[in-house]
Amino acid sequence: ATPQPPTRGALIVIEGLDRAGKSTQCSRLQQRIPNSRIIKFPDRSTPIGQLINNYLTSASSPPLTDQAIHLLFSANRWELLPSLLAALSAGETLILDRYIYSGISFSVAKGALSYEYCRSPDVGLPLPDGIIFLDLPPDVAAERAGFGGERYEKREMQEKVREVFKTVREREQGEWTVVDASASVEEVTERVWAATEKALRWARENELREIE
Ligand code: ADP
Ligand code: FDM
Ligand code: MG
Repeated sequence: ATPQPPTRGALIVIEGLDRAGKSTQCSRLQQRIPNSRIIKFPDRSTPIGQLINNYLTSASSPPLTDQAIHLLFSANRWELLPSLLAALSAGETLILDRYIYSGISFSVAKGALSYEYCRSPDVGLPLPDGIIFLDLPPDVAAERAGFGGERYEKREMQEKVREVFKTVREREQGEWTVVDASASVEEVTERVWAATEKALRWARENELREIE
């Protein structure tokens, strides 16, 4: 038989509000999927990521404009794109902790930028094989450990982001699964896993597409 090229890896996205359990579920998924890696957006370790970190921790003075920070979040994805594509073609599955959907939701929620403006810089990035949204009311999230003082970690902002995320789920292509994130860690993992198995199957049978 002729040797086959390796099957591409899957691109799986975990989205949700702050403290919905994204990082917890990403690491539990990573343990279940052989040859997989977590990529967290923003990736604060790059030069662009450091500008983003300064903004989120209010260390940039004067603060960046809404447009400038929005484009930096997108640029942070574009700067990692070559390594993401290389990993996927080598057969590695990528689990993304946030992606363009956080990008759209947080920036639109601030009130000054349009939906179309916010999604446009991400057009052309790879379309995920599955997008799992961990849904949690902000007041439940507020009771969880890990509250920080970062720029968007305010009750009113979180409520707005949750609303915009509903529009994002209606408008953005891709296979969306909403999981009630108020269940136990184990129960959430089982639901996340069911959606992930579908995404892994999809990725075995379909080429990677781009966000249009
Ligand atoms: P995120 O990455 O979305 O901000 P984390 O995974 O860091 O969220 O979780 C936030 C906090 O909530 C952590 O203290 C974590 O241990 C806890 N946590 C995560 N999932 C659950 C759950 N299903 N039920 C209760 N607490 C949870
Ligand atoms: N965030 C994240 C954005 O505003 N745009 C983006 O494109 C991304 C990926 O950055 F408040 C926001 C969401 C959150 C903050 O995220 C930092 P982490 O997961 O807490 O590091
Ligand atoms: Mg996290």
